[in-house]
Amino acid sequence: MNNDTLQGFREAFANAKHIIVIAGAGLSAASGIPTFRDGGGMWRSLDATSLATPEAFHENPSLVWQFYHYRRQKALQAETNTAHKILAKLAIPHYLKKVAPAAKSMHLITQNVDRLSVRALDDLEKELEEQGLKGPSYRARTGSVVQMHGKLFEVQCTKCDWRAEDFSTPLCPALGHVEANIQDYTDAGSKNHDIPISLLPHCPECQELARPGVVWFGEKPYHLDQINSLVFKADMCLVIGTSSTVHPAAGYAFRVRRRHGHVAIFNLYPSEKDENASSLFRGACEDILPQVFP
Ligand code: BV8
Ligand code: ZN
Repeated sequence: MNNDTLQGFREAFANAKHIIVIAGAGLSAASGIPTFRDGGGMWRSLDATSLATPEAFHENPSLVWQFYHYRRQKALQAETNTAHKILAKLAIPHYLKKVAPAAKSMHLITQNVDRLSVRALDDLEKELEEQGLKGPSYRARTGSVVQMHGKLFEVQCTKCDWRAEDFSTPLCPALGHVEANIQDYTDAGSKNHDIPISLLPHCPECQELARPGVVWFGEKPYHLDQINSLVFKADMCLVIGTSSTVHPAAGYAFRVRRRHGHVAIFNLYPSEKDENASSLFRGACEDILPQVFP
């Protein structure tokens, strides 16, 4: 790692007041969650836009539910990795103050729906409590982790406003009979195990078809007002493990940079928005972050 980059970043971080992290699938790659667009991305063969849209669900709810069943399985089997844990520490005021004494706020805005960042923070807070470290310095501020693309473990109704968190798997017996490895769907439509709609998850309130609690393409991401004010205030923006191809998240770093904030990009490969970087860290975030935040 280039020492000047590291030095420059550390100085900027030490003076940062409002810190945001924009996270993408690369943050969870080391936890075994396939990313979407690089390497053997699970969406390379499955073509994201042919599955993660309301239209795809309307046309073939059986296939889309199988895709999300696979994603839920992967996320349930996953463990949080070093990168998740380091970001969780930055959300705890006691730790943040050590590396950013001037910091007034820190928010992790994640595009991921795997809940691993939430789990890492929950685990850390529990650990601190067990050590008898209580009080506001040892707890993240409410709303520190913003899951803008929804939650894989939420199920919601397609008709009424019912929604609930559900970690059970399979969500319904029919999904349990689907072969685990959906990754070999070369043509998303061909290997369909046509599960009759009646056997897919349904709303317990109105008995209509239920859907995964995630934001599909063309749908409005969650917490946009909160995120826009965080982006406006931010003077430090870490961009970690994202190809910066999905909007509106892809535009946040540029907005911070345009207002003379510091943008640090952490990515294994070059990304479309590397030119926004004040500091560019090339490598796996689970390897780089422990060096940057020892
Ligand atoms: C909306 C949930 C409007 C579902 C997802 C402007 C311009 C162009 C297009 C648009 C635009 N505005 C809106 C659009 C349309 C669309 C869009 O952006 N399309 C793109 C593809 C062209 N956006 C939308 O539809 C959004 N909605 O804007 O609504 C609106 C506003 C108001 C009112 C009504 C409507 C909604 C988008 C949300 C879609 N849902 N996820 C699910 O997960 O199943 S997006 C999906 O992609 C995931 O959330 C994922 O996180 C996200 C982004 O991908 P990445 O996270 O970046 O992952 P990727 O694989 O691409 O990259 C991984 C990166 O990690 C790589 O760079 C790799 O190098 C790196 N990496 C790998 N390993 C590591 C690593 N880095 C470090 N360490 C490692 N170990
Ligand atoms: Zn309902």
